[in-house]
Amino acid sequence: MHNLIEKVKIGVGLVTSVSMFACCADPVVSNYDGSMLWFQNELNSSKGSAVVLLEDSTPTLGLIREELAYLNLADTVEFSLDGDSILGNDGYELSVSGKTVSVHGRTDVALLYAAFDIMRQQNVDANAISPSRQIPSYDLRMLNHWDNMDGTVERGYAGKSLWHWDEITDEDVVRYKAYARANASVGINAVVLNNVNASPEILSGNNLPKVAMIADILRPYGIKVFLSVNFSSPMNLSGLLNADPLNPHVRHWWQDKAQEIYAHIPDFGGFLVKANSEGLPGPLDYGRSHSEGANMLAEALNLYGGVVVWRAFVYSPSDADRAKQAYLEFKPLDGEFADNVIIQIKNGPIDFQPREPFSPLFGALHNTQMAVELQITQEYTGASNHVCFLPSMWCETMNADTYRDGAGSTITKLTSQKIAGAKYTAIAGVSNIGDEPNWCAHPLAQANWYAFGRLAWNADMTPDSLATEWIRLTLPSLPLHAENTFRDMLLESHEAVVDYMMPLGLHHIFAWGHHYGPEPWCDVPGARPDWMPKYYHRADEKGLGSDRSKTGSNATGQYNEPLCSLYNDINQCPDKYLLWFHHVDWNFRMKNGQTLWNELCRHYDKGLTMTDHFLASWKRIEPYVDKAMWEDVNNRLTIQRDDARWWHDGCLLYFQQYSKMPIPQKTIYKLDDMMKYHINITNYECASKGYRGEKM
Ligand code: GCV
Repeated sequence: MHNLIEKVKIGVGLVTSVSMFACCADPVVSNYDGSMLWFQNELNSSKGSAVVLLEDSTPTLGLIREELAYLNLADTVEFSLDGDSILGNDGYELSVSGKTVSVHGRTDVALLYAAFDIMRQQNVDANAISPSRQIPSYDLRMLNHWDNMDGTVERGYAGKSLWHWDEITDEDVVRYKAYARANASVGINAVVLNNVNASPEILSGNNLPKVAMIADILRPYGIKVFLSVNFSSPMNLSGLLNADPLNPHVRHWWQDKAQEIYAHIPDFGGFLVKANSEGLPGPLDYGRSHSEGANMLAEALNLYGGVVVWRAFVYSPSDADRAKQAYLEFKPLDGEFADNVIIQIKNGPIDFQPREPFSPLFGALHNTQMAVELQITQEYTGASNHVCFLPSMWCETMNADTYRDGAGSTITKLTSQKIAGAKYTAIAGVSNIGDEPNWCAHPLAQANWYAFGRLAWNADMTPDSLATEWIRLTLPSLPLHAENTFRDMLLESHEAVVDYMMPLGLHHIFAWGHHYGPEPWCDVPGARPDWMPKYYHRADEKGLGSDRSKTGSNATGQYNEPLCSLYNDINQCPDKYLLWFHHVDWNFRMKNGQTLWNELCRHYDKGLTMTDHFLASWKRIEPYVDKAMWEDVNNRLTIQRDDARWWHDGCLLYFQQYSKMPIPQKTIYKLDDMMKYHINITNYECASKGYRGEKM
């Protein structure tokens, strides 16, 4: 990074700089194909005339000129590589005086973030550029790709992987730059290229030069590359007899591998590790702990400034309630991890369900650097067929109070503060990006990618402000009333999904394998009980829900007071978590006076009704939206409505066998028929194209 504070006038009007998206688009034709993401303005804008003053000596600074090519609201933008130390590497300060905007930041990447901010402000709030001082909430704002080396994407619904390990073509390079630019524009600065179910092959001598090529492309955009690693790599790649973290040969192997990686990629970010989870190898295979495993890798990377992001997504097949297991394994290790280890914890204790209470592990670790892992890809929220604006769910988690250090110990606060000695704070999102032209398949799923980055930059943003920004950037010509309709639809979408899939704390009643449709009846002989819906819903003649109170698994005991008592008391427990924590009598009186059964029916009905409402809202904004986009979304909303009906009827008819009470509203399917079908959705052919697949 540069220390220059000299300012050099480099050009007027910037007419020679053309953004990578704009160069391919005819500025007069709308031509929507979704590939422009939230840079839609550039299709129809002419170049601005701002004078940009900056030191043009790094590739990153060169990008700033391209970004500001369309700026109309300032006569002069003056960039200086300076600023106070509190700004850190990525923070910046914008001030406005008359028609001059001054930008201060200590690195070229910080100035690039400022340039994106200026462009965003111009397009979101067409009237002015406001002064601001921005310091990101997290140091590492990470995308986790679950991309396999054969080009498939685990839980990916937007085509195949962006990364081509056989050969990286010129076309790929253009795409990777566009990807990097999109990430940088929302502040994402770290990407894990491959699946946490990692192939050891990623670390082979053949692949590292390709990783380095990708890192070279992403670097000017301020993005560091990380890799997911398989704990048994020393055995698979070099024939070592074991991968025991206390074996000196194993330790040397990782140290040599680190040296090799950094020879290719001097700013390599580090490793992401899924160990002893879902059949993957790990230190527990050798009687060692997670901390012994993580610290061995941390030692190998430390010399080069790399970090180990170690996942807490573990649930060994034991008698303990699955919801308790991450806490049981990791709490005893608090304080034992090296300074360059971050423990990455999924937002909820089970697995990215449409709604979960937060993972109690956040409130239990005091001396361990924690990161929250969110899922952007819609594994459990309708794949690429359902609109589900996820910030509503993410903010619920981030704002949740763990009471770890008394009231106000929100997850945002605990994860965005550095514990003593720690190198970085971090937040991660599992990517929803694939090789579909529009990146995310569902045009509205782009909003989740956008919002993840913005939230990682500023954890105080709200779903409302995130939605507003994204809409204005993506559909710049919407009149205010249409914008309001659209924003309402996004903001209501997550609750609707919860209502028609799993209201009142129900969870994991998905079909086996693909996690798309409902199968509360699913029973696969020989499968792990905790992969079966019945393990979670526990429907019987008496009632519904998992007893995790003191009389059951006592998962409530993992929460700090007052939450422990609140969740434990069936009469106090918030409705949205009731069936998560309690097995509830069908006739139990809910807080609104309804019986559980009637309230359950009401929620399913409400969710289903909302999907009709979304179709009506989308119809209202048809005149203002590009035809191709409108039709694509309309098609997917129609599938969503039909799926919501499938969820509504399947779940209520199934539970009715136990409640033996009437369903107040109409159902159209018959349970016996539904139980004969298994919705056949495959990641690539169906979900990407907005197709639900055949019922078999
Ligand atoms: C990458 C869930 C998903 C798996 C995923 C796993 C994880 O179990 O269904 O596909 O594997 O979470 O987060 O590791």
